[in-house]
Amino acid sequence: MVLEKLGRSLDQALRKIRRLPLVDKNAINDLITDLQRSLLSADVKVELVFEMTENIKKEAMDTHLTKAKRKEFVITLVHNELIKTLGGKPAPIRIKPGKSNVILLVGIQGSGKTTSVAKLSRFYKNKGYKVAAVTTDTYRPGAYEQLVQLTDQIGVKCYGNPNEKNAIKLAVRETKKAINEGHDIIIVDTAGRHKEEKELMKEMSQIEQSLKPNEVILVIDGTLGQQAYSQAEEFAKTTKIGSIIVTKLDGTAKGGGALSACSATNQPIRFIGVGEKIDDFEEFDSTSFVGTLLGIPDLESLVKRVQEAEVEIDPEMAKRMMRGKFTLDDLYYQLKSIKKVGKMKQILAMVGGGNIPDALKDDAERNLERWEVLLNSMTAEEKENPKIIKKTRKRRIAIGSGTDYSVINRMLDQYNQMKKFMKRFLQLQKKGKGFPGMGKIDPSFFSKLGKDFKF
Ligand SMILES: Nc1nc2c(ncn2[C@@H]2O[C@H](COP(=O)(O)OP(=O)(O)OP(=O)(O)O)[C@@H](O)[C@H]2O)c(=O)[nH]1
Ligand SMILES: [Mg+2]
Repeated sequence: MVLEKLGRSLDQALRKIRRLPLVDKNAINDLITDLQRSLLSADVKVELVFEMTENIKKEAMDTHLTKAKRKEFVITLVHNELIKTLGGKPAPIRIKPGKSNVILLVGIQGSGKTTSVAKLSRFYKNKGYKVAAVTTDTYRPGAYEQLVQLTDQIGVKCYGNPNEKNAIKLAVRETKKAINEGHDIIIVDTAGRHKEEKELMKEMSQIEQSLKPNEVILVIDGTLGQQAYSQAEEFAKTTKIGSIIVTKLDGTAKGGGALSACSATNQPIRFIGVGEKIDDFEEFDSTSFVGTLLGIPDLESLVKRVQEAEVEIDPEMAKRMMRGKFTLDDLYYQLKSIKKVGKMKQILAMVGGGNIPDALKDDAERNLERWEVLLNSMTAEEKENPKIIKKTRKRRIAIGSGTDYSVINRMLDQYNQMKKFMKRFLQLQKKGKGFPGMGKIDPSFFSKLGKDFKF
């Protein structure tokens, strides 16, 4: 397994949590320490480690869930935080069938470009494309022979000319030849360069401009750890980097640093190199990668279980609400369920700063108790149509419930705010905006609302 050491220590930390009868404050603190130790020893940047673990800790401490769910919830938090750090799955490179598609590999000396050209050729060949490799490396002695020898093993034709010294001419001529001979995908190798070598960086940029590739992939050596960040940044200044291949993740303890650093540049990691052999190559998918790291084979169902426990909105209630028939009872039950979820901060972040209904702020729990008493003193008509609650009714309710007018006014006020807020919340959910740990409302919820239901 890639990042074996990190995987082992993360797995151990989670095992500890799983074995406990209940997850309390101490258990969470212990987990945080374990996580920090594991991530730091995988060379993940200190600041990032603290940010990640602080997020996990806060969520874990602030969220009210049953003890049974808490354990799964904490594991899901760790999982989601790691995925967030490694970035999402990139969209595949757009290959246009029947056209010439060019992929250009660039990177520092010895990062693994030539090996990756062969690996990538095999990857696309196995998908049924007619693939060719082109070498434009006029610097490294034996560069042409190296690629020929690699591509021979997989039955891919290699184009190049060891006698041509102009890399740009070479790139254009050989790529053209490969296209004319009917190849769908041409994968172009370049000479290794140092980020300070201005001439070579310029040459790389000229090759890019002449070939107009579908994508430029930066090849980065995983043993660099967090230094990968500045390298990726430097290359991005000269060339439009579309994605990254992180190599040599086998047998380096620093892979966590390299992967998180690359992801921090906002260039997606597309593949990882996990050995010297041509088939030691994997498409990078942060979700399954993290699943393997944490030793949880069926992460998806775990995540789903926790998410299902979180947001419970009764479709009938939502329907009434959206038709302006949101009742005070609805408000009460909705607040109760949201409070149970304990995800207020994320919901608030989603609807964005300013107009947060008071009902959702910290005194919500106490409010709910008071409101329960109030609701018991109201008629069904009043709960369904709070507008009719004027002076006389207020007086009756106040006396009946033994509460102050101001509490009634406050509840009505918050009812109006919540009506607007819930509408916005559902609209966002409809657009599929969920968050890690909280998840989205199950899409089937919206289909239950029926066709006439408009957002
Ligand atoms: N263990 C391991 N070794 C790798 C991996 N990828 C490449 N290598 C090795 O790294 C060394 C350099 O690889 P190359 O593909 O020649 O690197 P390059 O970027 O083309 O090098 P230059 O052309 O000199 O800039 C070789 O010994 C490869 O076998 C990998 O994923 N894992
Ligand atoms: Mg090379």
